[in-house]
Amino acid sequence: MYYETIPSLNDAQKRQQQFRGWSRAKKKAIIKQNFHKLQLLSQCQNMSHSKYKDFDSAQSSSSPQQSSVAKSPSAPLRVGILGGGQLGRMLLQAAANYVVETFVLENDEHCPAAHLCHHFIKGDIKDFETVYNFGKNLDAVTIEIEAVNIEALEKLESEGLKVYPKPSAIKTIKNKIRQKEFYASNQIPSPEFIITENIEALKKNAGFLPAVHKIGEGGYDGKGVQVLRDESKIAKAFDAPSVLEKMVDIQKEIAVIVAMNNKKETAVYPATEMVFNPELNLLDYQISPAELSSTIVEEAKQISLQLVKSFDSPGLFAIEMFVDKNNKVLVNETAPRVHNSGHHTIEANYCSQYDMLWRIMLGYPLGNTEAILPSSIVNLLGEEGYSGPAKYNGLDEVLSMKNIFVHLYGKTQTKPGRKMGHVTIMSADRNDLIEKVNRIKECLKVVS
Ligand code: AIR
Repeated sequence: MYYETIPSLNDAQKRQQQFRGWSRAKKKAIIKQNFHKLQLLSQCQNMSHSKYKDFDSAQSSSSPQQSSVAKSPSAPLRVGILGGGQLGRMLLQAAANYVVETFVLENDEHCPAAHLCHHFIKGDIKDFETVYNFGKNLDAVTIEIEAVNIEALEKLESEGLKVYPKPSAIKTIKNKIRQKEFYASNQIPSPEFIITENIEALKKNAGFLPAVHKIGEGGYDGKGVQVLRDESKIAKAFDAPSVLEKMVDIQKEIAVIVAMNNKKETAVYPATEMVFNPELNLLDYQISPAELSSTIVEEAKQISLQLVKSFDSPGLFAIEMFVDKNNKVLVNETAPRVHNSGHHTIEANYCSQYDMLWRIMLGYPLGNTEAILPSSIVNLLGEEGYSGPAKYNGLDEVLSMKNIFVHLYGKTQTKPGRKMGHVTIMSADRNDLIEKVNRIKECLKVVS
């Protein structure tokens, strides 16, 4: 890393001669005698002075072009990510192994991904103009959350931008009603459902309970899902277009990640088994590979492949499924992006889900999805009763355990149930995995 301190304006002017070709942000810092900023820009070297420049100009425009020189034929691909949360952060960690120029669009400049990209652009991923301007000078774009402006992505795609996955797939998945209808029309087994436009419609269908009410648009991480065991719970339901899905007699919940490249070649990760926290309706921990009969594993794999082929889109998809008490496999929902159910692949599989998405976007061969060792993930959720600047209790104890990998997402603020990090545990022994899961859950707490 390069550090420098420039004590006076004279020296700085001499430096200006020496550093012809510097970014505008760096020159501006000299002229304004903003030595602190100059030093910061110098410390960050080439990677981040463009980032600071973007950040400066972000108030007026969200277009990467304004802040970057024209791309030469041999320049790295410019790839944008819509959203800057933990999934974007881990995607960027994998990007560091490739030659690629990365851009993040996100409203919160302190988000987990902000300091890991080459260019951070502050803006609303739901706004048409912002997304369109962000994408129009890039080579490819992907998402790390579904709540993005689809119309802008459709326009960008029609103008030749590569969007992973295709906007048509994101559009279908983003809306739970469309998603369920897609399953039905593509013969993908999924729990029985009806659509409810509002609470009144739901009341009229009370005979369908027990069921799960899922809001059409905007839900994630357990938000937008209500379990309605009987009529007394109807008050918790959504007064908006939603899916009412028949309760399944669940034996296990599993997830399969499928990657498809531009040549329509596919790679499938081993199924993971998920254990949910019923109160928060969030993943509690998971074990991979799932302990299932080879018949069920094969069925889950075939359903997942059929689904991704129906989307007919390159990209990475996570398919969450139920195995019911009769061993029937049913698709619960799909995510058109890297996913919580694949965090363990960073350490526990030869090619992580994040690496895989870069291979797809950069046109490299698909990677090996096999597990190196069985693994578990504990999600670190903000502790009940604490909201504010995050503190991590028990970190020393967890870090002194063998074969564990701690990931803290760098979210400054915690709140109950918020995903603040995760811990991956690797072990050939399943009992050892479960024992460590329980120890970690007992001692590691995110409070404020
Ligand atoms: N995310 C997206 N869909 C589901 C999940 N969990 C991730 C993305 C997103 C982040 O959660 O990485 O940016 C938002 O987390 P939070 O805690 O800020 O709401």
